[in-house]
Amino acid sequence: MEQSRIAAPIGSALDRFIKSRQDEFPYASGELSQLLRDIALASKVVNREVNKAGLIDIMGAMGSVNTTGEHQQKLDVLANIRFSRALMKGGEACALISEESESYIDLNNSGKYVIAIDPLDGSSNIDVNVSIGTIFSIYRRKSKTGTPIQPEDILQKGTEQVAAGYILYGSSTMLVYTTGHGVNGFTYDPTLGEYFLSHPDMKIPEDGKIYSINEGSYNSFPEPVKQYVQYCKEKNYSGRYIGSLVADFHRNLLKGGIYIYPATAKDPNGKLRLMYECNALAFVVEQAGGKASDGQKRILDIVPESLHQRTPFFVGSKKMVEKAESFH
Ligand code: AHM
Ligand code: MG
Repeated sequence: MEQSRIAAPIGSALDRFIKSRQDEFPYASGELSQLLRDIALASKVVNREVNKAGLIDIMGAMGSVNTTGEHQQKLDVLANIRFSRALMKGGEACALISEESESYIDLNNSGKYVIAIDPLDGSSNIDVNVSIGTIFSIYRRKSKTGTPIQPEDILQKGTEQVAAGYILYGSSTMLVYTTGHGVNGFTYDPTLGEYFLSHPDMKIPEDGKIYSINEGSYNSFPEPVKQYVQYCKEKNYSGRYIGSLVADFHRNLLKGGIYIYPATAKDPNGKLRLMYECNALAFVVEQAGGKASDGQKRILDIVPESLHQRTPFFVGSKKMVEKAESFH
């Protein structure tokens, strides 16, 4: 049984918090802590770019180029570069799976960890100044360090995650993560350039009254999903859909709710990707007392067959996910 521990005080800096929790890792050598710090650092750089997004056209209109004279790159490509560079430099990761790369990227054979990341999710929202996010999963490699990466290092089930989380670039920037010992949320103070603990030991309400789904595709939803949506309407639940997974997920985590991306005619396996979108949020939500499934099976138990595999996704308050499953 897990020993109860003294809660870290609100306002603790992320670095200090990570250090104080290092003994929670089964292999407490400091590398996983360093990885989390690398991700946090890269997210600060991405946050800076995201905040400047609206100014790019103005600068363009003024005929200015960025300091290195490069053409302005798309933000999701840029975010991918920032995170891969940070992870490459750190040396703790041996491979990187990213939404932005067809195949996985070999980083450092002596690294012990495999990272799956969606560097900037919801990027269609950038141009309209709506919240976007980064989603990450960390796995321990199965093969011996120093040897080439094997398929079993890459295609691991969600239950094998040693840490996972997300960064939400919203009205405030937040980093929320778990290492399997609860969920903690940190808010970024841009004036100090540091994340501070603002949401210790986060728990999702067991039930909720918010449902988040793109109802524009209603006609092509599977029958059980149509029935659940009807149920939500009968119950007078609030429909809230930003179309930015991290933002929708985060709101429901705080307030209680369910997010659904079901199979549709356009995307018969759903739209979202198991390895770098669903698994991380499933790990977080379970650690917060919620549930994540594909409508029938637990997300974390799905054995991935390919890097960019998609899955229907039902995630949020335990009772709401169970109710949605009951129509299947
Ligand atoms: P992306 O990875 O191309 O950004 O797509 C993922 C996004 C999610 O953030 C969001 O929940 C979903 O796609 C919205 O899709 P839709 O516009 O079909 O509702
Ligand atoms: Mg995405």
